[in-house]
Amino acid sequence: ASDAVCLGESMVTFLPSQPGRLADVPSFGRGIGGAESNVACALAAAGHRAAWVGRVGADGFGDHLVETIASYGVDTSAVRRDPVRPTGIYFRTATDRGTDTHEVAYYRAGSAASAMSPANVPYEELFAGRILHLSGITAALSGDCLELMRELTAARPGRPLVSFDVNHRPHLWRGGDADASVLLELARRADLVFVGEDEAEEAWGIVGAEAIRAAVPEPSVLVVKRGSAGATVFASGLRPGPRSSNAQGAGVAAGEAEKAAAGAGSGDTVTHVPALHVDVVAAVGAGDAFAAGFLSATLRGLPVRDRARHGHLMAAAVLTVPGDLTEPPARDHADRLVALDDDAWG
Ligand code: KDG
Repeated sequence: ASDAVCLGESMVTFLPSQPGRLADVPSFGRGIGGAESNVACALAAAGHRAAWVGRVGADGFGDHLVETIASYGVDTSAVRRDPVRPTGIYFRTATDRGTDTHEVAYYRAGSAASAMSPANVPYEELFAGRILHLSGITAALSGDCLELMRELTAARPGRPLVSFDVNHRPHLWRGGDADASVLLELARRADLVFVGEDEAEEAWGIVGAEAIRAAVPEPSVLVVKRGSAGATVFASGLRPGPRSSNAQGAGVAAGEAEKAAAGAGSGDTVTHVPALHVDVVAAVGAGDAFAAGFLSATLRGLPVRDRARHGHLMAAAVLTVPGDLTEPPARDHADRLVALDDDAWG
């Protein structure tokens, strides 16, 4: 069984050979992208058993994705191949300052992943881990994908801890039937939520960490990412409510399980955790790396502050490379950095 199962669309990414407008870039280098598979790869690199579940075309790009993600040590055995629809791809441009992304062109409408639905995903594998990690990108891919997200975040006995990264991608919501307000609905059904302060404002018009918590009170852990200012983590005991199934998820972290057992459900602890300051090469993938670090520390039952510090460390590693992924620091090294005193983290 896996520690964490991540579901979502992964794509072949084309990175520009030189800065400039998409119209002017003469050639592109191939990479891979996909928020949830990024999380799976980073978790595997950090020593966890991680699985990625997705749907790719029966084409060479699908082979490339599955082979590359598997090469990180991620279990890809539950990935489905669509006989007709292609693997999604996207192109990025870079600004003159280097490889900082400023334009993204998706070619993913009608992709294999957009055909994921409650009728064609492997439920047994999806619910087999201690954590099921999802993101708001999937909800934007198609009506079927949105239904799937509702299904996977529904209360059910024995469901794993459901982790949800809001991942608002404004391009993907244009022209669809739904809008980004469904991300609020999905966040409220999860157990652990990651959201950027900026994306909450952009997607929902909600300003500030406290107001976000007021709008998303249900998850036992809400992480509001505030860019270089760090993260604010709201953590509560398990709240009474329709979700009958938190017990297993709570077992992921000893602290949460204790609170649940004590029935100490009321009130949040609020922890502000400053980020590391690094020279950013490219921001893409940093949110996924943060989620992976936080989830890794959650799986290890570490305290809230250290979960966020592990998130910041993994994000710093990705912020300083052009692509979505990089080798994270080894676990004992990461633990030593996380244990440095507040001055070092100030
Ligand atoms: O989080 C990084 C992702 O944005 C990137 O890998 C592509 O999944 C992607 C998306 O849909 O934007």
